[in-house]
Amino acid sequence: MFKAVNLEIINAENEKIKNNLKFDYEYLQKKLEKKNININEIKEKIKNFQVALPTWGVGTGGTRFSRFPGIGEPQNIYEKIEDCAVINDLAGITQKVSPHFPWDNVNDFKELKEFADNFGIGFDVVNSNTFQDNSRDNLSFKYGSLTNSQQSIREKAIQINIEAIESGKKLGSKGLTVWIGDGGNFPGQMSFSNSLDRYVDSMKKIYSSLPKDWLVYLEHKPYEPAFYSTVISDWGTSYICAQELGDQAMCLVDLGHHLPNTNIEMIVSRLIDSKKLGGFHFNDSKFGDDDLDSGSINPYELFLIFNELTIASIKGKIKNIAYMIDQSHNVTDPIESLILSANEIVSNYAKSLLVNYEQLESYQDSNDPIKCMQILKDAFKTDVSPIIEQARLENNNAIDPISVYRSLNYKEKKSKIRKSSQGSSSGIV
Ligand code: PSV
Ligand code: MN
Repeated sequence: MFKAVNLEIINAENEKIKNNLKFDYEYLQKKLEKKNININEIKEKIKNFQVALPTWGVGTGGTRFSRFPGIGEPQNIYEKIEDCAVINDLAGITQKVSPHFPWDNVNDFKELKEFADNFGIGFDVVNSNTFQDNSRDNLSFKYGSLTNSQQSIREKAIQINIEAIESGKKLGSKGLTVWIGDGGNFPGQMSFSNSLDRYVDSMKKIYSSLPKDWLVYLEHKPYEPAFYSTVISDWGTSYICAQELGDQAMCLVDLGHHLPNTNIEMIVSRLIDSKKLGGFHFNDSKFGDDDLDSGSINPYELFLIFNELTIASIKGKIKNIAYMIDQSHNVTDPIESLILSANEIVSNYAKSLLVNYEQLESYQDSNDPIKCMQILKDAFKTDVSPIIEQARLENNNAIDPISVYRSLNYKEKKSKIRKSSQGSSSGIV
């Protein structure tokens, strides 16, 4: 196995700041001890945390107006994996990638798997794409895919999903995420009822192709590309469909797929209690499905989501939730955005581990909203970076991944080898 980033470089940089970290870690250890919190136990959980990287996220994204590619961009799945390996070597906790078919065009799966294995990179949940078919065979997805009124088009969309499962099997994946853009732009354009029936019908066919140890994740979204009605628009619809399909069907929560001010953490709790929470697409947003970097706009919301997850896992209600990032990096180097996003996600997980849930519940039961809020705010305000950095140090990753990354001039070097791209379809949805 080889490293995308030379371990000696990481070690040399860590050496320079190791003592400062030791000081900060011991200081935090003492502070947490006063609250009966064992910092080392938290650190061990952080060392084992994982969030998958989206292959489409390492290319520069764009909007419907333009795309401004950066230098040295990855041009194919191999180069995308190389970039993901850089992130994983520096930041850790991102050992798997989530591919998107057919955006990720693969000729030889065996070769690809070996290539990824060599970098210590595995394959997480695979994603099917039935939202931008531009073929000229009269089977386009312009008016929908799995819910299209034409059976032949539905069959084509089903087949794409089955092929995604087959591809995932060759790569060692254990799940499929299905997001469809199907919906209508005008009142009356489609029957709400018939289109949902057709969705369930199509999904049943996909479901029957799932290996027994796989899960299918249904991803909802309120609007875009359809601007009047979307077939799988919310968690309720997603839940109904997952229920109808069976135990291997779960709901996936993409943080950007909710209308403004929606209480996402409460949706998370509801899905947990109905045993249908399967996974996440992490990102952040201000207005709509902005796909901004995780925790860049509303880190407290991210913390409150982990708060629900941590309490549910303490109570034994969940295990093996699939964590994935789904972002579009339009103005930053995607590698830097993904490093910081993974850091933000794991930090908010760490903060949720500081909450004393027994105390919180007793204040809830005695109707003391101020104390309840204080407990959560205290955890959220704690600077957990020494824990995250110490975990990285012990995992052979960089204490300060961004500064090591910048010292590598990675993209500049890659720009001499990789073909420059003017346009790419990835990352615009
Ligand atoms: C749709 O907006 C979505 O969130 C789905 O997960 C897609 O697979 C992804 O974005 C593509 O960028
Ligand atoms: Mn998503």
